[in-house]
Amino acid sequence: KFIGRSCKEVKDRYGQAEDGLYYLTTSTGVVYQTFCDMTTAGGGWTLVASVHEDNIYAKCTVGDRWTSQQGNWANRKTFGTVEAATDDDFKNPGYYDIDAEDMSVWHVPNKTPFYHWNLAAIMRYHTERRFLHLYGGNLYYLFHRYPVEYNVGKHLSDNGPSIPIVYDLGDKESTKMFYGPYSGGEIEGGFISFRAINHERAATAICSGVKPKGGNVEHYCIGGGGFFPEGNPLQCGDFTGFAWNGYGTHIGFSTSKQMLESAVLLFYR
Ligand code: KO2
Ligand code: CA
Ligand code: CA
Repeated sequence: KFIGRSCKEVKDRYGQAEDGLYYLTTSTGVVYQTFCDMTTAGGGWTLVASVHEDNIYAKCTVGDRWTSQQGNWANRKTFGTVEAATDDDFKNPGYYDIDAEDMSVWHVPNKTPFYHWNLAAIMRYHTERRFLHLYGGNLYYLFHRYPVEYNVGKHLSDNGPSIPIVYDLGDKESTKMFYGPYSGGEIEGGFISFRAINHERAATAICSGVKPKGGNVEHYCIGGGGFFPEGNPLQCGDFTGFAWNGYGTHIGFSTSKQMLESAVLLFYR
């Protein structure tokens, strides 16, 4: 009925102002259903992916779709469904098809139904600098320029971009509190960062809410290249080394339980 190439197009063309599920189509006519955030900061945000940790103790197993040597960050493989985006990983054709400018990210507790995502979220933010233009218009192209693979460079000097964010829920300080106290010593809140490399030359995909200032990025960045030399395979998984010092303990490099048990929802506009 209100079909478009992105939630922004559906909003602009049909004046749809309600958050919820919509049908979208790609340039080649593939139709899919996803969630549109039509309200945050002007609305028109398309959910294109979710990164979900099904079991932090299972290291680079089938549930770790965002951490593999095949590199799902830079291909057109899709998986999951919008209704299960907080139950398992999700990636739809919008991820590679939409020509976007900005990103929005929601951390939503696992198993939350989509109609409660907004209210249940523990952190929400978006970019406003139209940075995706500089990297090809979406993450598919960005990660072609910055491959998420082992041994592509050195920590800090070969990381991808860090983009300033505007918070819709939370702030720089609350962001740091979700990550472990040791991580706090090497991150700055208020950014989203891409392709961060660790001390052992392993690559992670996204550091949500932060900019790395050190090389233990496996404790605050998600997704990866499928090979993490330190303690192999202990850091290999969608939420990498988030439970390095225990499950949700918020001790050492361990994140809070809230962070560990929330899916990371990625939107474009
Ligand atoms: C630790 O005790 C340890 O972890 C370090 C990791 C963290 O990513 O690189 C080193 O392996 C270190 O040798 C030691 O095992 O240090 C701030 C200290 C944490 O977990
Ligand atoms: Ca997963
Ligand atoms: Ca380390």
